[in-house]
Amino acid sequence: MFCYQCQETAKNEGCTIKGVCGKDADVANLQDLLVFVLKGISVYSEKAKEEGRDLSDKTAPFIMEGLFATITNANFDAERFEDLIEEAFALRDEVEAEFKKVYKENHGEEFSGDLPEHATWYSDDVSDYYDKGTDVGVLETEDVDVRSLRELATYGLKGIAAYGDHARVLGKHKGEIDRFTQKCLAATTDDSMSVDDLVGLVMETGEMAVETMALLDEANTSTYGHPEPTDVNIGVRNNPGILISGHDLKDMEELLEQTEGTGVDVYTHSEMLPANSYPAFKKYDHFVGNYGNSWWHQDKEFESFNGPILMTTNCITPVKDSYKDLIFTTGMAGYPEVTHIPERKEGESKDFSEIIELAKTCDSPVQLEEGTIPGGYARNTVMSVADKVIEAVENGDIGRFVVMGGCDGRFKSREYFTDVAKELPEDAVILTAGCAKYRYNKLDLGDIGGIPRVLDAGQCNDSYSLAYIALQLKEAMGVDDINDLPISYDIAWYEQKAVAVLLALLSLGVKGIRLGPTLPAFVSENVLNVLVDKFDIKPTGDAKEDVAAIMAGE
Ligand code: FS2
Ligand code: SF4
Repeated sequence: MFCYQCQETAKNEGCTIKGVCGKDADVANLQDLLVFVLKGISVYSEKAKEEGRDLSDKTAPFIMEGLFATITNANFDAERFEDLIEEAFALRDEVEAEFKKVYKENHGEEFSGDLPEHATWYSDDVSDYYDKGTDVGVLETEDVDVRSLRELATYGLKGIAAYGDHARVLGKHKGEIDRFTQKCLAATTDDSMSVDDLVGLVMETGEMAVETMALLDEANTSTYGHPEPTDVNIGVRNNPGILISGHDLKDMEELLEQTEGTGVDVYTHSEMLPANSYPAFKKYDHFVGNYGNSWWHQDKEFESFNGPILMTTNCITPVKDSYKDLIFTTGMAGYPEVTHIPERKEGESKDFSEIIELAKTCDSPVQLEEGTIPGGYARNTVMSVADKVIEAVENGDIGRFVVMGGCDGRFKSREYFTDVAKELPEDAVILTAGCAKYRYNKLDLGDIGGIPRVLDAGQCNDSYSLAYIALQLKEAMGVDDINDLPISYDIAWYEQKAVAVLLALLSLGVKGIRLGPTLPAFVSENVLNVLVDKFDIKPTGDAKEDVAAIMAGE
């Protein structure tokens, strides 16, 4: 195995024996083979497009699900990847047949051109998948800069796939995004692409990330309403409860519906916290609040919760025996020997009855904290007080906004983000989204004229709000360049959705982003030089020095 897709990769070089995340070599190799076959599907689908047949509605839903399953901490289940690879072969066969048919119609002869191995390798023996997976990973691209750019585009695309899949679950998709998905994957198999072509592909990935984030924002807000300012309870009640984590709001909706009136309470964990601010969910009395902190605290917090836990997406950490019988996965999440709640059938809800019955037999959660934390400061809330915000900037009450969105992680070096939050002067407002917020959302940093100093727009999936707010402020304040706004970016990254968000910000022309706690291992020296030259990207450093520079607009 070789995997370097996340921030915690071994020695900031690559995981080679077992993932720091807990992913074993077999699963890593199967994930590589799945991505390889998804590329093969994309090759045929692109060729069909060249012949005038757009098959992206057929290919994109499966490609997005497949890529989503390979995101860090989403799915650790080898059997699930075996099944996904079999499905990928079946889809590849269909797309190949359609391409060859249209080719013959157009040219009057059979297609006889060259194809990459992604489009041709096949075995009906599942045991071959494991061997083949060792040959088709990222190291197969020998040139380090080409490899770096291919992986940068692929990881950005994994983020797009996760966001796109969430939108599709809520009935929204866009042909432009679907077509880009296959175009981007096919391009990573094309040895004729120059480094400049690949830089262009990476930039286009950023543009498409903006489109996808906007689509997901529309899907979420049109289905569940705009998040409202909410004081989210972090204490517990005496009833048994179910803890729901991950990012899938449709699962949240159906779990709340099915638990109503059962005597079982519902709590969010980690990235599901923002569900507490949606009007469609707040109305339920048995939706109590948020329990615990970001994803990597789950080994302790899932134990003390006492009741069942539903993981709707990433981030799962290695499951401990103490709660193995209480944890469930659904959607693209998975873990060996953990019960998986199957997909909803057409026109029906998922069936969470097994989890609810189990909850009824459990003790209530052990209280970890008490009080509330503020949430619900997504784009609609912030823009509804835009006049107040602009006035506060103009009269100097707000000196600077600092976008500190992204991910949390285990590394001690992430204390940097807590230190920055504490070190920022009282006229600085933090704009956040994603689980990075847990490094400072309980610090009680106060407010500026009623505007909280930590404005939490929601999940990493809601990062569109942060870009939207910046673009709206640019209009309202009459500045020509997004970089002339009093906004700095101090981004915490961990997995591939953060790569999509980073590329999205770059495509919007944002310069001077600080990125930490380390720069990605998959960015080669030359690619980093391009990012520094074009966008002035810099690593996070000493918190005090960075705060001084941020406040000076550097
Ligand atoms: Fe946090 Fe983990 Fe949201 Fe990332 S719960 S780091 O994969 O998706 O953010
Ligand atoms: Fe290592 Fe991260 Fe890959 Fe897991 S996802 S194997 S920690 S690089």
